[in-house]
Amino acid sequence: EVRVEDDRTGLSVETLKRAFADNLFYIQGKFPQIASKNDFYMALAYTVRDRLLRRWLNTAETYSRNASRTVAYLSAEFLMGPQLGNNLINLGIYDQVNQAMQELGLDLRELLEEEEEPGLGNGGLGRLAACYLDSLATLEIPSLGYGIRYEFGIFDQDIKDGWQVEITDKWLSAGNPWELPRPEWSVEVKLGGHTEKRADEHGNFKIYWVPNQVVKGIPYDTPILGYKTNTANTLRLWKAEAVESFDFYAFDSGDYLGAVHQKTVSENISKVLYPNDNSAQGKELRLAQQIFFVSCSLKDMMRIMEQQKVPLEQFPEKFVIQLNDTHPSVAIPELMRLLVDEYDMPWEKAWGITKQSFAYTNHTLLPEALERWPIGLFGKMLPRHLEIIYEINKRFLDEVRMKFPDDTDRLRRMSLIDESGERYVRMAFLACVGSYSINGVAALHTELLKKDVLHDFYEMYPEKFNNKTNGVTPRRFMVLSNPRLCRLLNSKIGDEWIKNLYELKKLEAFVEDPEFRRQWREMKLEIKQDVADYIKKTTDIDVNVNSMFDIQAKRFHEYKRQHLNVLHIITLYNRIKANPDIDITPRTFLFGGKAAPGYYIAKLIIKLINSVGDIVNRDPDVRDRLKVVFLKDFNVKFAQRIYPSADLSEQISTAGKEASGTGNMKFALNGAITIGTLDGANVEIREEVGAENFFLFGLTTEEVYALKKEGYQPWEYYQKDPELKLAIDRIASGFFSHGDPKLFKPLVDHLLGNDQYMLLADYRSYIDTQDRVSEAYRDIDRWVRMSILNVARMGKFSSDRSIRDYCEDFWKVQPVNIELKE
Ligand code: 26Y
Repeated sequence: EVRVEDDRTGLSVETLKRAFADNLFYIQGKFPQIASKNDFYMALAYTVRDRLLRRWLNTAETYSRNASRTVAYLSAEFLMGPQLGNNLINLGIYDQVNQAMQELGLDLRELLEEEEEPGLGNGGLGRLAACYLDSLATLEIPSLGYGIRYEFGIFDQDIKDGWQVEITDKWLSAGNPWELPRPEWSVEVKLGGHTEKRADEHGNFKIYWVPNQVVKGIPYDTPILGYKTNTANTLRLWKAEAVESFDFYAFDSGDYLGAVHQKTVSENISKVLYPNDNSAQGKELRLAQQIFFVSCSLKDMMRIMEQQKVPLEQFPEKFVIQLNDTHPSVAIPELMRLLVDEYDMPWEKAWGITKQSFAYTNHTLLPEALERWPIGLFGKMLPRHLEIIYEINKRFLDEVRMKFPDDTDRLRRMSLIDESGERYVRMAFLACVGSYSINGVAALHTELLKKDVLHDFYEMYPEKFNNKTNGVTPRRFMVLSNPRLCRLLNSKIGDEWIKNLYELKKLEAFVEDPEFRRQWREMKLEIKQDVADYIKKTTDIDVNVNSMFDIQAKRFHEYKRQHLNVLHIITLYNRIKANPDIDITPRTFLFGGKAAPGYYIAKLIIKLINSVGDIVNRDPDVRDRLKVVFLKDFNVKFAQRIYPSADLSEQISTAGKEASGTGNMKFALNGAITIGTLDGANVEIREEVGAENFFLFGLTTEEVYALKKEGYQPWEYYQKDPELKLAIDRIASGFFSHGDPKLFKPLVDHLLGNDQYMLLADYRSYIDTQDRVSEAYRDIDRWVRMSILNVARMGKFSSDRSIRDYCEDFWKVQPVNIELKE
């Protein structure tokens, strides 16, 4: 019997080539001679998508038949990164496709470069959601990611004259081969207007919400394939469109322009991602985005239940809804509204269901990132939800009164409505009251939540609180991004570690093997050479691959203290200027990251880095021993390229400010050594890799609090430490700004004025620790040992471990095996 592989499912090189040619012809409508690189990319993407579809539909059919318990992960951001490479890895056909392309005279790496990534997130929180989807699928857990299909994701960053310039991200302009629109599952969402109390047909009084706007949500589905499993889950993103009937209504009344305007207003809702990270602004459109995707998602879940014939009372058995921070927390009053107003359920019963359905993850302690909505704005957009929140609050405060009698201050502190000045809805408190689980994202962060930001809620509901330390997916951030490391790992310990990251432990057995260490060192050098070539190509700066690659790549924010890193660079530069023959360890300082467009000081820090680089890189006294490079437009694609090249990972936030961090994990998993504070997950990374393989510096959280309390005086540190003084004076004098002392004055004033993030207090400890880092790097053998041990001991930080913890602790959801039928 001759068996020919199906063109849409076969995985052999021959079949892949045939399928590719077929898609180029029938989907792109091109033959090879006139096809563009994008045509080739698209043809390959469709070839891969066909193979995903089989798994996807088998998965959907199985879940539907079993009415499987499902995790609904609600997030305003999913920072997915490029899809092609990851799907090749997870399908297990990277090598076959590589060969197929080669035989067709194409370069897979070039095609991978073609992909415009969906940057539908700002940073850590959005990328975490993406890693969790990968792990959920890999662990075969039924799950749906729900979010917004922003037409414009996070802006592209350009650097002009050292300043950040924002450029619109047009990720959809060449088409998106990974998504399928599902217009038949569209839903309508109401906004604005007012409520009315009227009798229904039985004479019972009911509340009716009369909106002044209705928008349509159209779901766009992307398959999320697990690593070497048949499970393909779904990321369902909602696009906003105008509801036709509203247009017609306006047409009938002759208001043509009004109708067109209405359409624009509706479509605006999913137009653009808000580019702020860790700072809330209370914008009307942002609230519209939140209710829009949340309402669409809840109605979608109800549709699924109906289709699977699960009674509505069983909502908490069918779904667990994870709230990725408070951004989707209007889901709590929205579910109440649906149950009470639209399904006529009694309040108590609806509240029982709601409380059992939600779980809330907090991602921040920064006060400016805690969402609060002015009552006026909230009531104008969501009049019915505001009434529901008042009712939830009334009943909640009764509960507080019962547990803590005669404690009016506690009632004031815990109220869902902040009445200290202008009145606000406190979204974090709403999330706490409406959820059965509340978690932080690293051990320290969870402790601080309990002690500080959510202390009253911890006293009220101690059983709800738990920690789930973040993790990252080793598929994207090792297998895909660092093939050299993977080859070396596989040659020593096999490839089990890809699914069970604790297997990396086995590497420890080889740390004393000089040949292995030599291979490790050589591998790192090759990776650094690639990045050096890239830097040369994009910035024309020559970097020395034998110098230490010292990297800080993350969003720009004062609490992350990129400017502390700059103070170190200036200090080294000053030492050279004072003594040009000084023996210093050569370093290449690499920075990457975006600043929120309205965050002036963060943008000024970017300008400072570039200005310092301009001087340091050109000064002949430096003799190329220091290089400062700002790599523009840091995104997922770029992150994958850069993490593997790091020798040193900068994780230097003020203790108590970084909830977890996840870049810290990605660097260490690729063999970088961390210099860091006792903040977020750094604490746990240090615990795992060992104190001797981690460069610790700086104040602890307790010391930060204590120093604040006793009256921190940054000026005193400046006066007492001559190196610190000189570094700051050089900035202030205009040395790095063509003699203009005004340029960086706001930054200097922040530091010498109140120095909210205590750079000056941590400066000496940071510099001394950096000196130890430099010394350690000179003993390259010692460095390589540390690097190997870091990788060997990072098993805990797989997102598979995080997701297992969520499943076992409170999601209570089991894996479902998927069998592939033809
Ligand atoms: C309210 C709004 C403007 C807002 C938008 C985005 C607020 C916060 C954010 C994003 C927050 C964020 O990314 N937080 C990060 O979450 C990571 C994943 O848990 C943590 O590792 C990281 O420490 C934290 O800053």
